[in-house]
Amino acid sequence: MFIDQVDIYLKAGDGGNGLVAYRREKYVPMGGPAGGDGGNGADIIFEVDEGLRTLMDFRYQRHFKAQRGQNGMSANAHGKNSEPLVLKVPPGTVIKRKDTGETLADLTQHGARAVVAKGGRGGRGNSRFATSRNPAPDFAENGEPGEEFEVIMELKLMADVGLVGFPSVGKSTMLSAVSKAKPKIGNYPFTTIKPNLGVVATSDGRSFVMADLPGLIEGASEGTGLGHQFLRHVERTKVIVHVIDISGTEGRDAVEDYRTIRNEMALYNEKLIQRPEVIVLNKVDLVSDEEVFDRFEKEVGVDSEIYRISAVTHQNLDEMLYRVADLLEETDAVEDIPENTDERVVYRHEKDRDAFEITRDDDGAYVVSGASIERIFKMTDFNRDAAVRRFARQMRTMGIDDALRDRGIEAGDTVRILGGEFEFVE
Ligand SMILES: Nc1nc2c(ncn2[C@@H]2O[C@H](COP(=O)(O)OP(=O)(O)OP(=O)(O)O)[C@@H](O)[C@H]2O)c(=O)[nH]1
Ligand SMILES: [Mg+2]
Repeated sequence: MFIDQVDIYLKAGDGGNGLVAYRREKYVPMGGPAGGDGGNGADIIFEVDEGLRTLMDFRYQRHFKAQRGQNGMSANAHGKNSEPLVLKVPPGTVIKRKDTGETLADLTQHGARAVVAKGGRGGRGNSRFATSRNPAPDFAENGEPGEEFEVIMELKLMADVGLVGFPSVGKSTMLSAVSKAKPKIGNYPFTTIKPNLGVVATSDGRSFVMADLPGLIEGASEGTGLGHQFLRHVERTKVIVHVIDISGTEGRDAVEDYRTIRNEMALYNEKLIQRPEVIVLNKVDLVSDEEVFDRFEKEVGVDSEIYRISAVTHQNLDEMLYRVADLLEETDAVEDIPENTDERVVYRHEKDRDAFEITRDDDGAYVVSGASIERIFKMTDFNRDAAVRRFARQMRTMGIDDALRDRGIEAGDTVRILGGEFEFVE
């Protein structure tokens, strides 16, 4: 239900090209082949970093291109492979291909990694094509293109921070002020009956998930009001923001409110009141007598972290959010939070890689498309006859020639693959 979702574009690195070169030896006009292989292009890897809570970073940068491999060099020197591009994601991130909807990775545990877009392999240099019949081949292979596609990243949100307090103190107003969430706001109690989640981004670039919870009243630990439902949600949050209506407009006493709610939390689960807590005195825009702050601070204790805020005018909101973000960084995972303990799952289906399709263009040309044949096309250096002959052989082995014949192709007809045009010869 509460899902953070971002689409991004990935392009893994192309492989480096293989080289055509020959050995230089004294008195030998042209030695044996000595063109090295290209290096492999960089993979794009996703890695879980438990310090991250949301996919916020991916909203700003949506294009990721990894480095290509280095080209092969003379004296059979291999081009350098490129280092993978590692993208850090929060635990619980699921990555799907946008075009097929296929799940590529489901990352849960800290440190779990998945290669999502594979870099292309380096093209082979001419020395690798030497045979007894052709000891000095004059062609090499281009690097394989890196995988390229769009993915959808999805994260099921778990609240890091819970807003607790009596009904009508301004919890929903607060959430709508600090996130894009649009909870219902009303000046009557129990406006909120189900928790709302929002992704909060602080102006210093941190982000976390905040939950606006149903209001709590005395007796909640025994089930009064929305009691248990509310408290169960609090149990899962790392940091508590306790919202108090300091204006007294609802005719309640701020200090008493604070104590009542702490008491209900303790009765439900002693651990709840040990969680780091920030106290927010809300509705300061309605306060004319500063004395109410002094009284609250004196009674509740100087050790508490107290912020004077207006969710309506946004006064002091940033300072409070910074502190909450600090507390989240300082706090370990809550042991009561049901951890998603699934083993890291990575799916990669390479289904029908060699499949191809033949269609006709308006001018009658036969158009061949398919992942494998297009990959082979890109790896062929069409300036070299021998490479072109090799390409023709590969087409034959894949069964493309036969398929073209079945479609009625005749010698002299045109075949198109990506940008290339060929004449069909028997
Ligand atoms: N003047 C002023 N009014 C506020 C402020 N924050 C909230 N309110 C008003 O207080 C009323 C209750 O706000 P909500 O945000 O719905 O309160 P809530 O804590 O979510 O209440 P429940 O969902 O019932 O638990 C609304 O009429 C808000 O407009 C504030 O900072 N200043
Ligand atoms: Mg509310």
